[in-house]
Amino acid sequence: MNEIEALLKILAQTVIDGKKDDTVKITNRLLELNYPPKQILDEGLLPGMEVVGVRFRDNIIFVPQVLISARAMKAALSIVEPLLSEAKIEGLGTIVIGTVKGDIHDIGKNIVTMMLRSSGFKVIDLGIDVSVDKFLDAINKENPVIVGMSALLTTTMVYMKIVIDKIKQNALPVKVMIGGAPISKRFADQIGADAYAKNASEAVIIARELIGINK
Ligand code: B12
Repeated sequence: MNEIEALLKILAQTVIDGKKDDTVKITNRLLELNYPPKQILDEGLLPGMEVVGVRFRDNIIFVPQVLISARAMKAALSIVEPLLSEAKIEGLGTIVIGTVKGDIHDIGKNIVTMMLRSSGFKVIDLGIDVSVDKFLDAINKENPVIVGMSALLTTTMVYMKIVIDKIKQNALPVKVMIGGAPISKRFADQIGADAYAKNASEAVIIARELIGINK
């Protein structure tokens, strides 16, 4: 195993263990070695978070440990984000994004935001627990080409329909793209969303398609 591979493995482990300072240190070390930020994300940070997800699901770890891992992940994301977004013009249009009401999961949404920014979209991030009114206000104010909604809970994913219905009622000219672990293409079709993407890379491809590029 070469140095990079070893560091990526350790990086994933620091996320799993929630060792924020080490996560930051190793992320910086990989950057010093000129390892691309997108690959640090895909090959170190995300695999770590995936293990956290499985352990949480299987009741091996609980909310406090997940929070500590999430903190480590976020600290590394804040280093990687400016590098991914660097020197990009926001020429493709505006996207308004948020995690829907009742839901505070934002790691996935933040990664999607980062990737969309790095591919040339201007992204207005409304944060977490976003109500239908807040989405509507932002659409009216920012005039986005796409609205992105994230939900990680089966209890909050249904809220996406409330937002979509309101957008349709008001005949707002905006496409809706949704995502999050419990979301599927089938669910997106059921609630009348224009698109679903299963991860951040796909979100970029789909967003471009929605505005008529890549076809
Ligand atoms: C981290 C985490 C937390 C953290 C969140 C920290 C944070 N700041 O986000 C904390 C500890 C706070 C938390 C709390 C809770 N959680 Co939680 N959490 C997770 C966990 C382990 C990982 C989620 C994550 O960050 N994944 C990594 C990211 C990168 O992946 P992602 O979010 O799926 O995002 C990717 C794609 O989905 C997609 N995507 C995401 N958003 C969007 C948006 C758009 C527009 C597009 C196109 C794509 C897209 O692209 C992303 C990048 O590739 C999941 C397990 C899991 N398997 O998902 C449980 C999980 C989601 N949580 C769960 C639960 C139950 C809870 C709690 C209710 C626990 C409790 N008893 O309090 C609370 C709910 C709080 C609330 N009201 O929201 C359950 C949900 C079960 C269900 N079916 O509804 C899960 C599935 C765990 C489980 N039991 O298996 N959680």
